[in-house]
Amino acid sequence: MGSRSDWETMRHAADILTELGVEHETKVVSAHRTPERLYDYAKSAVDRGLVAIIAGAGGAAHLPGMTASMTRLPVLGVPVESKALKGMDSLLSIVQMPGGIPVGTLAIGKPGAINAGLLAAAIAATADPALAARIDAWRAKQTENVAIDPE
Ligand code: RP5
Repeated sequence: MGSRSDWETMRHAADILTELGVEHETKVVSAHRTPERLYDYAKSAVDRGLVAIIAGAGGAAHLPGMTASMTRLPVLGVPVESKALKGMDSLLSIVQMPGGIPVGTLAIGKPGAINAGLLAAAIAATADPALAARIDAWRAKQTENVAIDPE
C-alpha cells in the first residue's frame, strides 16, 4: 500500500488471505515518496517467488500501474477512498491503464480490498488444490449464511 493510512482499508485483503491460509506479506511502498523502494520491490517480486501483488493506493494512485510496469506478475489494484473525492480519483487513476500494462482494478475501499484478497487467493489456487478446496469451502459457508427472510 502507498501509505500507512491505507492499512485500515488494506487490512481486509490481508485478513482474507490469513483466513484462507495464504502466505503473504504487507508493506508500505509509495510510488511518490519511496520510488526506489517501489523499484526494488517490483523488480525483485518474481525472483522472491511472489505469485500476485495487491497494490492499494489513494488519490493520484500511481502505485498499481507503476508496479505492473516493472513485473509480469498479476497486479490487483485497490482504489483507497480519498477524503477530497471519495476515491473516484483513486479509481480512475488505477483503472484507466493504457493497453499493454494491465492492472486488475477492484472496487473502492473495503469491498475492493476483500475481493483483491479473494482474487489473489484464486490465482494462487490454480497451482494449489488444497487452497482451491479452502476457497470452495469459504464460498459455501458464505452462501449458507445468507438468510432467505429479510428480518
Ligand atoms: C497515497 O496518498 C496513499 O496511497 C494514500 O492513500 C494517500 C494519502 O497518503 P498519506 O498522506 O495519508 O500518507 O499515496
